[in-house]
Amino acid sequence: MTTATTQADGTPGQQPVGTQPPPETMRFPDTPKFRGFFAPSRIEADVYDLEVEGSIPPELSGAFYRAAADTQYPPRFPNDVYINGDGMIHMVRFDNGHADLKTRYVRTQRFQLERQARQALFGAYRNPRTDDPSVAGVDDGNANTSIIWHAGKLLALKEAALPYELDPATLETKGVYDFSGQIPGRTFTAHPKHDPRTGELIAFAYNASGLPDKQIHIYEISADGKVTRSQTFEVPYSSMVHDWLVTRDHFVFTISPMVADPEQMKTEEQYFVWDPNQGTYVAIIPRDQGVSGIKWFRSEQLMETHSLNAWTDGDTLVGDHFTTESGWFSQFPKTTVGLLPELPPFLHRWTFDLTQGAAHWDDATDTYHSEQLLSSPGDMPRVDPRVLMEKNRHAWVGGFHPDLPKGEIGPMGPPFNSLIHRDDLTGESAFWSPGEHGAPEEPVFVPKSADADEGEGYLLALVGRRDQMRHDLVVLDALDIAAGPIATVKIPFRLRYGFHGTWVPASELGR
Ligand code: V55
Ligand code: FE
Repeated sequence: MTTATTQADGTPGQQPVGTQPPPETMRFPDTPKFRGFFAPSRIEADVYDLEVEGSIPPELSGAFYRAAADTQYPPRFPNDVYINGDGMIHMVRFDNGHADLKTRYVRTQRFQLERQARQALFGAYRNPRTDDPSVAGVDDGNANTSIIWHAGKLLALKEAALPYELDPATLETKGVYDFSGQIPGRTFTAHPKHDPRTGELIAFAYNASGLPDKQIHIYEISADGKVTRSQTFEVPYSSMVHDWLVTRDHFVFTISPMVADPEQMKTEEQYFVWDPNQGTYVAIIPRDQGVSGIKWFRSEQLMETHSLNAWTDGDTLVGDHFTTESGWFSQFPKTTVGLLPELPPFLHRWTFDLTQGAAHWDDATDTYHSEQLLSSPGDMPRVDPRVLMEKNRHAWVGGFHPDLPKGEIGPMGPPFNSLIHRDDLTGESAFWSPGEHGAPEEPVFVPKSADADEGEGYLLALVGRRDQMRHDLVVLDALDIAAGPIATVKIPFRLRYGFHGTWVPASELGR
C-alpha cells in the first residue's frame, strides 16, 4: 500500500507506508476553476418549499434533474480539467405550485474510494498512468455530464465510462448500469437521443476499450431497455466524439482533430491534443442498411460542441448544431502547433446530399452546405423533445446578447449572459437576460401538455447569481422568453456550474 503525494511540480509521487508526511491541509488550488463563484460547492442538501417569486404553473408537475462536476477533493494536478470533477445531481421537484430541492453526489466507485482516503486518488482525465497505484483497474467514471430517463431508470452519464443508475426520488446511487450486460464496452455517450415516436434510445460509445481506439459502437435500445441492435465501425483516428446528429433514418458522426493518441498519454497528462494537421470527417450511416452503408464526407476544420436536431428528407439530410473552428482549449490547451485561441461555437445548419459521399474516408467528398443560423455565439441547444429527429420550428439555446457585457470568465469560457429562442419559420430570435450578474445555464423544455403544439410549454434554466453567490431556477414561457420569468425559484446557496439536464413528468415518476 502506498499513499499518494503531489510533488512541487504537480506530478504525483509515492510514499511508502510508515514514512508518510503530515497530512496535507484540505485546500483547493487558487485557480479560476476552483475560485469564487466557480469553486466546488460540495453541498448535499434537502430544501423543502423553496421561495418563489411569481407563481409556478400548477400543471408543471414532475422533476427537473441536472448534472454538474463538483470536485470532491483537490485534484492531483492543480490544472486538472473542470470536466474531471465528481458528478453531483441537482433535482428540483415541482408539485402543485411548490418546488423542493435535492442535491446529491453520485456514489461512484471513484467517489467512495477517494472519500475513504480523504484525498484524490484518480489523476488526470482518462489517464490511468496518473492514478494512484491503489486504484489501478478501478473504473474512473464520475457520472458528471448528463442525466436521462429511460425504461423507468434515471441514469447519470459520462462519456468516458458506463452510466450510473440513481433512485429518481432519493437520488441514492444504485450502481453502474451496463444495460444488464448488453453493452460490451466500458464507455457510453452522454448524448444518447430519444426517438419520441418509438420511445427508443439511440446511443453510441467511443474509446470503449477504456483507452484511445478507432472504433465507434452504435446501440439501438428499445423503450423497455433491450439492446435491439449493436454495430461497430472504424474511424480514421481516435478523437473526442462528444455529441452527434441523429435523424429517424441516419446517424451522423463528426470526427474532429481533438485527437486521443495512446502514445502521447505516456508522457502527457492531457488525453486530447488538438492536431490541426488531421482532417475533419463526417460519417453518415443509414439506419436501415447499417454501417455497411456508411458514407464519408470531408468538412472544413471544426469541432461540433452540441447538436440541436437533425432530420432526413428524401436524399437530403439536415443537421443543426453548434460548431467551433477551434479545439476545446479551456479544457485541453495543448495542441501539436503551440497555444491557439479558443473560438466560440455558433449554430450552423449542415445540409448533405445523400447521393454524394464515399465508402471510405480516403475518398471522402466535401460536398455539403453550411449556413450560420444565429449571429451571436452560444451552445447548450434544446428542442421540444417531441420533435426530435424531424424538422423542428423552435430552438432554445444559451448564448450572448451582443449588446450586453460578458461576465467574468468561468471554467469553460465566459458564462452565457442570455437565453435565446430562435423561430425557424420566421428566422427571428428573442432574448432573455437575467441582468448583469446573472448567468443562465442549459435550458430544458417542458411541454404544457402531451398534446400541446410544438413549443407550447415552459423553459426551465438554472441561473447563477454571481453577486449573491447562489442560484435561481427560472420558469419562462418558452414562446415568449423576452417577457421574463413566470416564476423564479430561489435556491439559497450556490450550485456548481453544470452541464446537461432533463425533465421527467410526475406521471412517469409513479407518485
Ligand atoms: C464534454 C463534457 C464532458 C466530457 C467530455 O461538453 C466532453 C463536453 C462534462 O464532461 O467528459
Ligand atoms: Fe455535452
